[in-house]
Amino acid sequence: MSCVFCGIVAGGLPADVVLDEPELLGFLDRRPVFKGHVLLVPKTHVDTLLELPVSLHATVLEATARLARAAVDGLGAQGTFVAMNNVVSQSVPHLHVHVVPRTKGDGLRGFFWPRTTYSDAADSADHAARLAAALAGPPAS
Ligand code: DGP
Repeated sequence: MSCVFCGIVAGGLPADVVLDEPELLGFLDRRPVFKGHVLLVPKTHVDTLLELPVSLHATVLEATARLARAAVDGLGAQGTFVAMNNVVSQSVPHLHVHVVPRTKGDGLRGFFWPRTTYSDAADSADHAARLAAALAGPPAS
């Protein structure tokens, strides 16, 4: 099986499973940012968020919120960092939500969030207009 997360979903590869539901599997990341770092995946393979059926959007977000709650209630985290790489910086091309337990002073500081600035108001307005135009296009299936 070429997709490692499909292998975990199928049970052919080992993982520490924390959530197993009809459409989703949550398991520990083998290289956690912090202990308790969970990856949530749809059992049916899609590469990225752009291919996730709209019918699963709420299901994924709802389970993500429950995992974030579990990090607080079960591990004593103060909060979480929730993230998803799509194509760029995505090392496993099977959609996965990272749910990382966070606590103030844990040492994680803007680890991949270099910030930039808009050159002027026209520059920011141009970016906003291009995004708004794309959003006004035909809806996803
Ligand atoms: P990303 O870089 O956003 O695609 O994150 C992929 C994550 O998947 C990365 O943090 C390491 C984790 N990972 C890769 N292979 C395996 C595996 O076989 N088992 C588990 N549990 N995690 C894996």
